[in-house]
Amino acid sequence: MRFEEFLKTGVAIVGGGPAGLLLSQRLHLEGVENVVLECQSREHVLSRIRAGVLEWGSVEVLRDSDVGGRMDTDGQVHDGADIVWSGEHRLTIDTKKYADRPMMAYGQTNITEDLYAARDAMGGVVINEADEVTLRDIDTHHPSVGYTKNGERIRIDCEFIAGCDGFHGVSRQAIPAAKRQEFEKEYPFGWLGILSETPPLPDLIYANSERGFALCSMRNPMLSRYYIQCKLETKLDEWPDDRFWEELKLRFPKDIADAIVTGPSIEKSIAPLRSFVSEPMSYGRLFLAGDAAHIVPPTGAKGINLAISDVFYLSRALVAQIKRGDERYLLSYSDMALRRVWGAARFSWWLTGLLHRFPQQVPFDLRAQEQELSYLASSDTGMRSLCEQYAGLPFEDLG
Ligand code: RFL
Ligand code: PHB
Repeated sequence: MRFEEFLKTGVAIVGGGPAGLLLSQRLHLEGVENVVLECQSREHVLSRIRAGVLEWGSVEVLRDSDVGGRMDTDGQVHDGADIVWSGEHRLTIDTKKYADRPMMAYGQTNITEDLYAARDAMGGVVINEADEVTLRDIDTHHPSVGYTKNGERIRIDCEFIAGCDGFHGVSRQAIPAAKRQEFEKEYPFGWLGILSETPPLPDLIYANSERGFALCSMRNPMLSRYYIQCKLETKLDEWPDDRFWEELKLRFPKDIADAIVTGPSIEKSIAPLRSFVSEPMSYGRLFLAGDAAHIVPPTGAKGINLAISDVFYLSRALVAQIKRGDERYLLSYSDMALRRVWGAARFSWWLTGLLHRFPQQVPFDLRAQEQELSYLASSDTGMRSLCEQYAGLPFEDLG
């Protein structure tokens, strides 16, 4: 290995997923120098199929970051989503009516592509396949990150480090264990998801059925995304396409099942469901954003939206500090971000409990689920609360 080489930047961003790339883009637009270190290849990052639903607040942040062009032409604006239960009942989470804002169906894969394209067009520095990333001196005024690329060890001196490296990244672990508190809940099931080049249903529909949860979602007019609740020990090879379609249809009322257009899957994966929050979201000169600090079960479609709101807060705070010497936003970043995170974490946990079948459920629990859904369907107050949270809580400013 050669001697260490040195680089210098304002903000070293660890992780080139949606959070890291969006932060890089927003800082660059404000003239704040930054470098992104991503351990995977660009192809790998772009092959991930994940989130699909954006809150309107996220749509506005992406537009404001000059990456909203394709989203505005290809994304599908929706008034919300539907929930069906007991094989016959149906309610509409009408966010347009009850929260005054629609939702946007636009895939995370596309968002990441748009962000990479924007970074390239502006000459942003994104270093892919950066191995052995380490964070040093984060509790001093001179932090740095080290990484290995092509056998060379490189150190980047910086003013601040943004930890955007997801749940399995190294940034959160750089905060001493005694200085953080982790809140975690694992659920006794996962989601088996497929992507197929078939026309989706016009609406996003969640189902609570006696066979378990299911969801019909979409990416574009010829790309559909479907999920079914599955046992944690489920293996992909036990689920050929025919079995998946049959099971999916059994979880929806007949009219919806009949409308589902089936076809070969082009992707199939299993994701376990987990809730996780690590507090605080900053330590010294390290600031965490996105999945590096928190994970929510996908039921509320909040994961990517939280990554975007964290980045909104963090970019505003770093710009205020670096360009104007105003430290107030940075000092309140963790508390402000965590308030929104806990709002979404609680909502995702609640909606997961309402829509899934749990191994220990007794008939009383099932009646309580049905009753809660019936109550929501019949109460303006209930619908307002559900829609306000599904549509996404507002962003805060300093008081
Ligand atoms: P990401 O997307 O995990 O990106 C983190 C990046 O950091 C890199 N990395 C490192 N880089 C350098 N050094 C290291 N040591 C590193 N360790 C990791 C990784 O390679 C990666 O590129 O986190 P980010 O940017 O915070 O974005 C968050 C979203 O990706 C996430 O919240 C959502 O995808 C969650 N999620 C969903 N959210 C929704 O809102 N709706 C959904 O339908 C939905 N479905 C999902 C999901 C997450 C899934 N996962 C994590 C398996 C479905 C799945 C399967
Ligand atoms: C998706 O389209 O992948 C999706 C939509 C809504 C959710 C979760 C996932 O709640």
